[in-house]
Amino acid sequence: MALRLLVLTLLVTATYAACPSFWTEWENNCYLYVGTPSSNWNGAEAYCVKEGAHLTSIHSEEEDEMVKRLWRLSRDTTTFYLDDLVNQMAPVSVAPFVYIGLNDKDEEGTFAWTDGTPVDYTNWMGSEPRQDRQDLMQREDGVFIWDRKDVGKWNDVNEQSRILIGPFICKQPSI
Ligand SMILES: [Ca+2]
Ligand SMILES: [Ca+2]
Repeated sequence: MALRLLVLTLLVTATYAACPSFWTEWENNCYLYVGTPSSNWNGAEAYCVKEGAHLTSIHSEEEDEMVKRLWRLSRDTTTFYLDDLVNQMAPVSVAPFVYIGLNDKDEEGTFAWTDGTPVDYTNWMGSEPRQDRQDLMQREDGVFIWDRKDVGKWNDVNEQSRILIGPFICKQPSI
């Protein structure tokens, strides 16, 4: 009897586990915060793809807030250095950004999500993405959520930066 109950419990648990272990379920999707290994945007997307996912897309203010909650609850104390975005090189104990899947790698100036979903919501910082300097536009193709200056807003940065190494969030549909 006890064994039958155990088997039944396992079956039910397996059936209702809509997300892999350690992933957070929200509105039919699963999200994973990755603080280690931290990476630039390119490496972050590659990591998510290896997990069968993509960097997270964001389609509403609610999802934007949920992603930020997950980030703030999960982030560790990775030490890294700010780049010339703020014209200083200072050690910071907590990464002030998190990578998401928005990018304009395929076509300069046309932003798309790596998971192929439509761009129906954005939350750019005031002057982002930069339109005034061609050199910056072409160099900055990957997007993060920034926790300094304009808190919680989005900014495009160099996707292959060797300095902007930080955490990211992967997303995949739940089962
Ligand atoms: Ca660009
Ligand atoms: Ca930018």
